[in-house]
Amino acid sequence: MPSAERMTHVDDASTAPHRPAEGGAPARWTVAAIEALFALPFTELMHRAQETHRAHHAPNTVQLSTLLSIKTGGCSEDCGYCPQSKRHEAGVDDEPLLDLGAVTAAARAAKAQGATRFCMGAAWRGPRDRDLAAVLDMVREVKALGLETCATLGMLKDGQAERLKDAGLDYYNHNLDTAPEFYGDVVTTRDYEDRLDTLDRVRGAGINVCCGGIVGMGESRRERAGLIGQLANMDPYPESVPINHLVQVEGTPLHLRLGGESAIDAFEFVRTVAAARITMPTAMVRLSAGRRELGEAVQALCFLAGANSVFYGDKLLTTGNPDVEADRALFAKLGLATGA
Ligand code: SAM
Ligand code: DTB
Ligand code: SF4
Repeated sequence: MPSAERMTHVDDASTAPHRPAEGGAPARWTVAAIEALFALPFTELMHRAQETHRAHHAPNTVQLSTLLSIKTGGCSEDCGYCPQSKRHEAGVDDEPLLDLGAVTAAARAAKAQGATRFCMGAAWRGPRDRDLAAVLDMVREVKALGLETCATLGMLKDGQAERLKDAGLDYYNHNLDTAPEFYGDVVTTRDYEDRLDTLDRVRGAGINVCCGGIVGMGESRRERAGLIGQLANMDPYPESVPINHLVQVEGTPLHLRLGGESAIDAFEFVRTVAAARITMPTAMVRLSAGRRELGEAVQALCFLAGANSVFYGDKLLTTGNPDVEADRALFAKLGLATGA
C-alpha cells in the first residue's frame, strides 16, 4: 500500500466510518470518528461494542494463545517499553535460541492446558536466514501437534514470510505499537514504515496478520484513536488485534519516564478495547499484556467491550501473566467457554 494511503485524516466526527462516494472502496475510519467513539458515555460504548461483537462472534467464548520466548534478551533495538533491549538495564539475561525439543515440549504442555494457538517470540530486530531455518522446524513441529502457529520475530526481509508460510505458519505478530505521531517518542531504531513493510510482506505471503499495540505509554486519547485508525484502515484489517496494557519494567525508559504509575485510567483502557472491536468487527481482539495488573473486574469489562482472546499461561515473554488456575477460575466465574 502506498504510504499516502496509510494515513487517515478525513475530518468527520460522526461515529461511523467514512464511505467514499464511489462504490467498491472499503470504509475508512477517521481519527475524529474513532475519538467520537471514545467520547461516548461508557454504557453506550459498551452497548455498541456488544452489538458488533454479537453480530460477528459467539458471545461468551474466549480463545487461548500461549506465548513462548524462543530467544530472550540481548536485542539490538531500543523500544522504550521492552525489557529485552540490550540498551536497557532491566535484568533480563541473554539466552540463545531454544532447541527444537524445548519448544515442542512447551507447545505440548500449552495444548494440554487448553491453548489452541502457540506463539513463538524472539528478541531480534529481525531473523537472520540461519535463525529462520531453525524457527521453520519449530513451526512445522508445533503445527504437527494440531496447534495454530504464530511467530513474532521482528522485521522480515524479502522471501522470509514465504518460507514461514511454507512451513505452516498461520499468524505473524508484528505490532504498530502506537500512533505514528507518538511512535518516535518510544522507538528510534526502526520506523513506522519499516513496520508497515513487514506487515505487507506477511499479508503478501498469505499469512494471517496479528497486529496491535500498547496503551498506557503516555500517549493521548487522540493517539490511541490514531493507533486504532491505522489498524482498522489496513485493507484488509488484521485478523488478530492484540491490545497490550504497558507492563512497566524497572530499567526500561518508559518506567523511568512514567515512574511505575499506570499512565492510563482503567476505563480508558476498556474504551480502547471497545474501539478496536467496533472498528474491526470480525477480528479477534486479544486482551494481551498487563492482565495481572488490570485485575479481574477490569478484565471482565474488557470482555464486555469485545475482547475474545487472551494470552494464556503463567508467563508472557519475560514478565508475568495470570497463572492458569487463576484464569480458569475467572472464566468459570464469568461463564466464558474456551474455544478456537
Ligand atoms: N522482537 C520482535 C519485535 O519487536 O517485533 C518480537 C517480540 S516483541 C517483544 C513483541 C511485542 O511485544 C512488541 O511489539 C510490543 O508491542 C510488545 N511488548 C513488549 N514489551 C512490552 C511491555 N513491557 N508491555 C506491553 N507490551 C510489550
Ligand atoms: C503482543 O502484542 N504482546 C505479546 C506478544 N504480542 C508477543 C508480548 C507481550 C510482552 C510483554 C513483556 C514481556 O513479557 O517481556
Ligand atoms: Fe527487541 Fe522486540 Fe523488545 Fe523491541 S520489542 S527491544 S525489537 S525484543
